[in-house]
Amino acid sequence: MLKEGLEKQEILKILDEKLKSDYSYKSGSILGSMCTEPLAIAVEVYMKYVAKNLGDPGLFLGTADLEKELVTEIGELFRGKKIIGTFTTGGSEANLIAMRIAKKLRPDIAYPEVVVPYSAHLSFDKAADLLGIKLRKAKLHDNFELDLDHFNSLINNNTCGVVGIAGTTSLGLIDPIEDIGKLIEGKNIFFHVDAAFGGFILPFLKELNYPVPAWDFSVNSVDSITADPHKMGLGIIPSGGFFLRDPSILQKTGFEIPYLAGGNFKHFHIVGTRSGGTVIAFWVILKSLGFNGFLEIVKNCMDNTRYLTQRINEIKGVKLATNPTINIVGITTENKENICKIDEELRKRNWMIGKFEDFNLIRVVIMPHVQKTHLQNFTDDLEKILKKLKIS
Ligand code: 0PR
Repeated sequence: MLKEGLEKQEILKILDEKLKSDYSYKSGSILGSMCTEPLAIAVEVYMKYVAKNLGDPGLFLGTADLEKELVTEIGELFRGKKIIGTFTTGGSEANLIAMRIAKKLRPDIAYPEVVVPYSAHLSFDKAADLLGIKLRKAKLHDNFELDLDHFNSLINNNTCGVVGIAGTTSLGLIDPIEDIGKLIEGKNIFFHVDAAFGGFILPFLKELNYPVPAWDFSVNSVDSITADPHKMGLGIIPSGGFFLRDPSILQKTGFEIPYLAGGNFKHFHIVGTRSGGTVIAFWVILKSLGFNGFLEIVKNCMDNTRYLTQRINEIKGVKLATNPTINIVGITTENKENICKIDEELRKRNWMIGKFEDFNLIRVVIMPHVQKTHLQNFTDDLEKILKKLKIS
């Protein structure tokens, strides 16, 4: 540590130099991330309220009320009534909260199990590890859709929870949430939907007349939903969201902290101190964009998704892993050539995409920062690479 502090200008100069190797959303090279540049007004407001701590809501009563208001509003967007919930550090924490609830609600099960699709995000493996839950992974069909029969075969007397995904990490697919609901009817099994990515795109896609199967609280058996502001919500990193239908579950399973200013309140959080600024910023995003503002952003992402889809269909040597449902495009090789070589070459040219080796695909996420010109340059480079590797 320095003995004497430096001048601001000098610090900022050093910092600029040190952060030079970071990629930026604006450059277009970040094509595989589910995060994006937050809305400008959210950044401004976040900076103003950066010291708000919702870990001690008794000190920040206004912020705590605002969080409740926001949860109710999002609950309605997800077609629920009087939904409760809370904002988290991201989808991983929200999924961990859901898995913990599933286990807590079934103290009668000595060796609890949760059934998830094979395509479930790694956060479920982490949660299972931390909570001592056995994760049972249901197979996918060749077209990457969930094998519902296999899912059903994994449900047994030890099952305390099941998970469906609305917007899978690899391909953006929506699991058959209604069908999963039917499998657990009358069985006292907690049903969580991971819409970490899909949550802030699916309500708008539906309005734009894209085919969107029921995935939210309109499905009676859905107990909780993860949906993250820091993905398609254009929120500040880190901000995730956990939404829950039955408020009595908070009383039954919440943690208590008896010594804080706000008195004894129950909460689900794994963390203690947590940002109020990110929550305030998301409240501002909803007020600033409104439903129609989101519609416009989503429409633009989907137009660009269509453009990329068309280009991939034209390029020899690669093909779509599946027809995109949302703004995620999976690209695989036509003749089962290993995708890793292509990914490596793309990275050399500064295209930062996602790679899913088990599915032999690369993933492009068409976030709001991705522009058509980026996709033009990307596909031009992809064509050159395929020629060089003699794949086309
Ligand atoms: N559920 C789903 C369906 C997800 O896709 C993710 C994250 C999570 C939960 C966990 O969310 P947090 O990362 O907020 O805890 N999926 C992204 C992914 O694996 C995470 C990510 C985001 C990775 C931005 C890279 C990146 O640049 O792609």
